[in-house]
Amino acid sequence: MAATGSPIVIEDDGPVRTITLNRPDVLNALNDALLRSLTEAVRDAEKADAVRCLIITGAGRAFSSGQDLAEVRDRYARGQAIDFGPHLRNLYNPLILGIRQIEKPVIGAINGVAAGAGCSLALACDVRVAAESASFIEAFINVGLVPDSAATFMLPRLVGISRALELAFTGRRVKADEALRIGLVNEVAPDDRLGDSASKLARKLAALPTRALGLTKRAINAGWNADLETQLEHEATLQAIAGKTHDHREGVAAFLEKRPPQFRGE
Ligand code: LHQ
Repeated sequence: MAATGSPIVIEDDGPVRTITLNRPDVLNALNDALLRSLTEAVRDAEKADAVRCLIITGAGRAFSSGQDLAEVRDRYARGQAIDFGPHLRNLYNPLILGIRQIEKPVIGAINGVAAGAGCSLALACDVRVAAESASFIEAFINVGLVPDSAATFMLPRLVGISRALELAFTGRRVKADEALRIGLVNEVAPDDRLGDSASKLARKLAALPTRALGLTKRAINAGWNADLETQLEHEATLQAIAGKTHDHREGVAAFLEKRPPQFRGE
């Protein structure tokens, strides 16, 4: 456990690392310190061979309420208007890219409301398990802003362009049952079972061939914007890498020997 007051808490349970956003008094609003710590934590998880799956969740009753608006107001009061261009480029974009590019599965355990850039953070995760009381708000419009932190990239890909526009235009709250129905989340769990559900999925993913999972993520990310020929070639390149791993050999041997495989993530 990190010290009290730390903007994030990092805990390892075997190969599963959980990062908890830890500003519950402000619904885990994203200030500079939290964003920097979280980006660094994702980078550290990438480097740590022992970590084979990541969970991102929030402390208290929210996942994240998005950009810390009090920080924005305080800077305005000091006459230091934030230029959101560099703010996004320096603090948010590296975080979102880090999550999309880390070659390990990232599960968002969405424990409560995810609003604005907090919603974008949830959408950047590979898989989302939501508590029954969780909700999603494209809150940007409510403060006169444009969806950012990859919301305009992830949201239409998850729910389709028309629904994405409706959610971004209205800034209305999408509750967990609707989120499941429209493909915004993969699973909904009772509030008191969210941690268990996310951990169960994480343990399952952490026991799989990590290298192949990572390459699968790379391939599917690339496939969104590729033409068929390019993607086929990319698959061949990645399969050549996967084919040289221990876990591939182990999977084949285990199948033929009719025994469970012992994947090492190598
Ligand atoms: C907060 C916040 C918050 C500070 C609740 N900040 N304190 C923008 C700029 C630049 C670059 C990056 O990207 C962005 C994108 C964005 O993220 S813009 C969107 C920012 N987020 C929002 O507009 C959401 C603001 N929050 C809300 O609408 C509500 O708090 C929600 C719907 C999330 C939850 O409502 P309630 O359950 O009724 O909670 P609450 O409003 O009473 O909040 C609890 C406390 O948390 C409260 O403080 P207090 O001292 O009164 O207990 C809020 O002031 C504080 N809080 N969100 N983003």
